[in-house]
Amino acid sequence: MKLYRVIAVLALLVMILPACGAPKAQSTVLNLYGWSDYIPQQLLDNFSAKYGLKVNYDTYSSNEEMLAKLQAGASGYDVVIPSDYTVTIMIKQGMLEPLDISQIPNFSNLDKRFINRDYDPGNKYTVPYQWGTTALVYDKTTVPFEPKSYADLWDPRFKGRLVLLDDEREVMGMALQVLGYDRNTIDSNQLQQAEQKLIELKPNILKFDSDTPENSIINGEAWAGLVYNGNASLAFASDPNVAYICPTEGCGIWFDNLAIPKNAPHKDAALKFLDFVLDPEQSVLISKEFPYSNPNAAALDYMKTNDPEFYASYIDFPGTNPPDSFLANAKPIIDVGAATTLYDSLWTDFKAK
Ligand code: SPD
Repeated sequence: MKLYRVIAVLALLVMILPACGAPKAQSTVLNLYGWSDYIPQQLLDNFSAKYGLKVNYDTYSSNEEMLAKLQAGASGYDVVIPSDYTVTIMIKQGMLEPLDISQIPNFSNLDKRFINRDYDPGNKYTVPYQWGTTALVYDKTTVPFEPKSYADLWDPRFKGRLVLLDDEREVMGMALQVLGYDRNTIDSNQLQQAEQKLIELKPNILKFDSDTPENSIINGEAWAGLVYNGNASLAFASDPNVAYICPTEGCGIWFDNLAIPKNAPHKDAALKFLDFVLDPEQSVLISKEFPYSNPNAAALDYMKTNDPEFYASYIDFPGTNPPDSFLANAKPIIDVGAATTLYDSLWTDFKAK
């Protein structure tokens, strides 16, 4: 065959093959965008080793930071980890790829209590990652009195001794609850009162930290604070004098999820990752390094059999296994729609004061 004919045939094949459904090349990379201090490096290494994929891991410290970055046009991420109310927002704004759960066989490992939740009925877009509470932590040896409520944090004896999450919905929610309001209110007057209430708390605030607030408790700089359950678990693991309690106003409850952003470049790798994270052995790595609450029933069974000592500590501590005293009065954060911009601006104003 003459050379020009060979070239013509090859060119034709290049045009025809994709239309015939020729297999797409497998991805060699996974671009992950997740909360800081949340995914063990060992899990990522295991994933890379199993699938020959390189994992790039960028981190964020709040739902709002992640959302703002994606809304500003950051593309290229294959997996994100939004919390409940942020899933609602992302679904509404068409920011997530629908999932085919049949391609995630380890989905069946999940405890049924954590699937099919209000923010994603039928798990069309997300699979559960970890869940938890947001509540009060304190060191029994340093606090000048035993706090029982969020309102107690305003006591002047806590001057310069509180660590608070850098999380606008959690902290504004706390102030709203102290004022007797719904933590998801969209009433602008109530929200402005909440900002004023937080401004009154400023003298007591040592720092805002959503990444490793446990360190301030462990090193004694902070005596108490508002933290996620996993932070309290880590503080307790390092110092048994640390207590984690549900305040009288009721604690927060949240559910974090794995999701694939719309137009993710490596969807095949992302699906593999979602399934891999739900493997019981991998999932236990998460609980051991970042002891939040694990929604994976098979992982907890695996932990019980293979690491009974850690399992006992997981079951005993209210940070990992919240008792009824937490759950009976736990309040989730929900999407507040158009009021989100008011939350954002009041929070920014408060932080700048
Ligand atoms: N360091 C990881 C923390 C993840 C906590 N997500 C909870 C969000 C609650 N609004």
